Amino acid sequence: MTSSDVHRSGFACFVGRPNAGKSTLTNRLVGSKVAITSSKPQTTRHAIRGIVHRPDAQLIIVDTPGLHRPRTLLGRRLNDLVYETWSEVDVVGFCVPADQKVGPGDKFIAEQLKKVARRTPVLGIVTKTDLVPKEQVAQQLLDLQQVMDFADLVPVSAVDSFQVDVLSDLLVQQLPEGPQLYPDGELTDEPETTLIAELIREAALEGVRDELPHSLAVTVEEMIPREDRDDLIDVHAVVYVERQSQKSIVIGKGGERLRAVGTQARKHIQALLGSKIYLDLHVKVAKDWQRDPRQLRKLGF
Ligand SMILES: Nc1nc2c(ncn2[C@@H]2O[C@H](COP(=O)(O)OP(=O)(O)OP(=O)(O)O)[C@@H](O)[C@H]2O)c(=O)[nH]1
Ligand SMILES: [Mg+2]
Repeated sequence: MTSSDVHRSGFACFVGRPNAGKSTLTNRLVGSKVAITSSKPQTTRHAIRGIVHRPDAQLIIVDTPGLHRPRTLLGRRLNDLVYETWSEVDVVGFCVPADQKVGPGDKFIAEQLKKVARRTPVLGIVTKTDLVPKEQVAQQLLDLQQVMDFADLVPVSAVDSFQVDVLSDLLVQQLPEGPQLYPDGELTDEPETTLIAELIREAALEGVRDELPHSLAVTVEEMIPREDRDDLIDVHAVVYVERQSQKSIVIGKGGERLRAVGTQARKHIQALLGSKIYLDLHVKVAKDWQRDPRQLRKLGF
């Protein structure tokens, strides 16, 4: 058998500080938007699986929340989720952005990773290389190399696709031989309602600041085809905030902001479903949900 006959399959996960570019890179490798992204830290809140189909391999990328110093119960739950994921994958990609110094947050992650690195290879990935000059990328690779031993080091940019194929190859090399695990064309195993809720949250994240991004949660309550039409789906969703004052901000003057969020989200949801939708958005206060175990459970954490 030649090496080209070998089919590999398995799991990789991306870890790194919030905002390192993990989800954007996941989407780029999958070739489709399976994870939402934003300039706000701690955007990702689930372990999202994106599936890369290649002739020689099937690579499942598990995009995880950014590791950070937790300040709420939600934060602790997210960090735990990341640690759990490490034990289930064949290779870990540690993402560090090119435009920020390798800092205490990265060193902390490296210390944690060393514990799994005995069993699981870790690739060092310098992300967002389009933001800095070449020399700075080179320096960043050197700095990253200081924090732990990597199976490989690679600079990439998800924005201009620089070296994304190289990264795909490096990840695949670490996978065991195995059959296809997901059917052709399946890009994620996230349920449709979760993807929709995430697209709404992504739209709601835009333009809000301070603590508000963290306070947002979205659930899809109902999705029903309109009775007398076969080309329209009614989607009922709730945007949760933690305080009354936040509710006013999200709704905006005369409902202006919420309408803009709805318009933006609807575009993405229609593209996802390939169908027209009517999006009914409500804003509700779930007081301090990030710290409340009962409410966290209700919201799926
Ligand atoms: N210029 C540039 N920006 C990028 C690149 N990758 C990601 N970004 C931007 O960086 C920000 C964070 O990206 P995300 O992919 O959401 O980061 P993340 O690591 O998933 O963040 P969390 O989910 O919060 O942990 C977004 O504004 C992206 O558009 C890149 O290759 N180049
Ligand atoms: Mg993310």
